[in-house]
Formats: sequence, structure tokens, C-alpha cells
Amino acid sequence: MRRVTLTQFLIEQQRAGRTTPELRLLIEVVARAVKAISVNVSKGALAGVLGEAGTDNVQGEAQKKLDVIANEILLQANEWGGHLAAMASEEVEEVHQIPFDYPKGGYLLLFDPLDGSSNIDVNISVGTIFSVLRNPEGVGEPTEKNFLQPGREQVAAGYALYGPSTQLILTVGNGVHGFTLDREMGSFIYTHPFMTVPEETQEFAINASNARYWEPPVQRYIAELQAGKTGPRGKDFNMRWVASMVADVHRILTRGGIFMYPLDEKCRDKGGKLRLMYEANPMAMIIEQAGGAATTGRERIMDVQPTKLHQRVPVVLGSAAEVERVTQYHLEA
Ligand code: P6P
Repeated sequence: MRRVTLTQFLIEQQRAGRTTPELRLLIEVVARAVKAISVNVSKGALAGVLGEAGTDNVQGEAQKKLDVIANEILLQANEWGGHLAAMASEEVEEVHQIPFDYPKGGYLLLFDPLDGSSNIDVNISVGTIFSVLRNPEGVGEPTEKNFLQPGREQVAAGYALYGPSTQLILTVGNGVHGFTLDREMGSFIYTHPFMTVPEETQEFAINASNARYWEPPVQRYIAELQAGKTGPRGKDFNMRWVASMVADVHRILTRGGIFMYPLDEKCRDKGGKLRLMYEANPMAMIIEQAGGAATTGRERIMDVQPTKLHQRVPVVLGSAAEVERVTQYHLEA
């Protein structure tokens, strides 16, 4: 069967009026950067890139060497193309401006360059998450304010999963499409057209060690899943927790499930654990485009009006029926 590459897919989306040439270039550049990150991640100990970088990120978390490498790759790959007005990264406090000697474009790119990096040293899948917004017209040098748009304004979102194979999952607002990296050719091959989240599921993903901190609606929901056949759900459920959001979300996108990092007593003062702008929003766009649902437990994630670039938010996403049930339990509380 003739293999369709990411480039051909994007050209066809552009022909159909779903992407602009600038957005097509942006995605191609991000895909090239992701290939370079994949090469570094897959070298592991052979390239001296494991372990701590000896620095902390904006979240006060110790950075891994690969966090810093992945961040640099994405910043440098996207500076010169003329498609971006500015960038924002989980690893960098301030908005990253386009160097003055390059032209600016109409888009804002946000990313978590290497999500789940605590898994790197134990060789478990990690990923890159990205989100694309339009830069508001005529507002001069982009500031944090330009980025503070609700997730429903995203024009594209995606992630790369560095697993047994490297996959790029992408939406430009017309369904979710998966590509697998052919390392010999160096190209992403279109392998998963129109991915959809199964409505029903028997798998849930949550860090169960936080159970004593959960709010009552979450306690109630998880207790029912754990009761299995003998409980009100009348069927057994399985639990999976990779502690790498990209890996957990990809499993849910592929075979269904619900992913929860809810508000709890431990993360309440920070507003949640996961970041809104470059983790929750892009994943929410992907999951909704695949027929699933994504909320904070109380409201649609993509309707949250951001107030800070690095703000956190509770996340409940996946099979629509399950997410709806969690929302219902919050309303009944
Ligand atoms: P915990 C990784 O650090 C991350 O941001 C997500 O990728 C992941 O879902 C979550 O945190 C894991 O959190 O508390 O289980 O370590």
C-alpha cells in the first residue's frame, strides 16, 4: 500500500482549507524537532544524556539533561521559520521572543518539551506536548497576555510519544491523526487516520497513592470502579498509571479509559498538578476531536480562561460516558 507521509497529509489539509501554509510549516518544523528529540531520547545512557541537569525549571522541579536538550531543540527549530510571533515552554519562565533578525509570523507555539521526564532514567515512555494559538492582531511584541486564550481557541494540538515506536498524534480541528516514525527514511508515515476514543471503557488511570487527598466525588467514583462486578457498575475495571501523561493519554485515545489528575488536598493550593496551557489544553483538544471529553471535574477544560502562563488545572479526560459521570458526581456533592 502506498505510504502517505506527514508532508503529504499536511498539503492535503491545506488544499482542503484546513491549514494555512504557515501552520503547515509550523507543524513540519515541530515534527522535525520531535525527530531530533527522539534520537536523543533513544540513545539513553549511550549519549550521556540521562540524569539531572543540575538546574530547576520554572516549576521548581529538577531538570533532567534531556528536558534541557528537548527544550533547546524546539526553541532553535522554531525561531527562524517566520511562522511564529513567540513561544512558551514549561521549562522557561518568560515568553520566548523570536530573535530580532528573524521575521515574525501569526502563531503562538506552546510546549512541554519532555513530559514525564522522571521516567527517563528508568527507560519508560516519555513525550512532547504542543499547542498552537493565533497571535492576537496588532498587539506589538507578544507578552504573556497574548497567550492567555482559552483552549477552544487552539488551531492545532499534538503530542509525540517516545515509546517502542515514536508516534506523532495531531489535530488541526478535523479529527485526530496518528503518524509513526520510519527511522530509516526519517519520515512520519500516516498510520492512524481519524482516531476515536471508545465511548465505554474498563480502564482507569489515576495515581491511587493520593486517595486520602481526593474530594468526595472522586472518592465515590473510584470506589465504584474498584468494587467491580459486585458494585453499582456491575463490571470489573483495570487500573493503569504510567505517570507519563502522554503515555496514559495515548493508551486512552487508542483503547478507551479515563485519565484523572483531580484537585486534591495536596495540590489544591497550586490549583492542580498538570499545566493548563501546554498539557491539559492540547490533550483536551485531541480527546474532544476524538469524540471523548475533557473537564476539570467541574467544567470543560477548553473553556477555562487562563490567568497565568504556567497555571495548573485539575484534569479528568477520556471516554465521554465516564467523564460525564465524574462531572455528575461533582454536581451531586
Ligand atoms: P505523579 C509527569 O511529571 C506529569 O506531569 C505527567 O506527565 C503525569 O501524568 C503526572 O505528572 C504524574 O504525576 O504525581 O503520579 O508523579
